[in-house]
Amino acid sequence: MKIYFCGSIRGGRQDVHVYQRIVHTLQTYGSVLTEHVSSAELNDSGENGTVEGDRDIHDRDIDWLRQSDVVVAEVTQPSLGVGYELGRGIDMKKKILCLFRPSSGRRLSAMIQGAADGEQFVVTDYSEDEVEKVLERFFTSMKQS
Ligand code: 6K6
Repeated sequence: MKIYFCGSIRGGRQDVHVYQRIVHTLQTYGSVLTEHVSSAELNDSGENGTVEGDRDIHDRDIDWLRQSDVVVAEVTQPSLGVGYELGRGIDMKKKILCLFRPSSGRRLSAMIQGAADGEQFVVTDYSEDEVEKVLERFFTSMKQS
């Protein structure tokens, strides 16, 4: 299974340790096309020493999004790029799971919360220590449908 993981880069890297935990768990379910999003070396300029331009990043990511079987997004840290990927993913009719931590004190955008339909586009509140359980529940229900 090809998994597209979304997490904030230029929106802020405060949650990178959570992204690492999510990606580590996702790798037990399939191949994560966007493992770099969880890289601790990547700063909030989205730079890691490579010379890729923004258009190349965009075009490659959209290509990976198209190839993916499922999209998992950590949406606690607001990110324009993640919101964009989710909108494109909905248009491509991808199965999408958004993970949000209420303990952050933030409120999730109405455009993400309000897009939830419980089937194609699932939004789940969770706490960091529940990541593995929440993902297990999601992938088990995906196999059954
Ligand atoms: C090269 C190697 C690692 O990172 C880079 C350069 N930057 C990006 N590479 C890949 N995907 C990116 C990069 N910048 C943003 N994205 C995509 O947008 C990711 O898939 C994230 O889910 C999302 C983050 O958007 P912003 O607006 O927070 O940057």
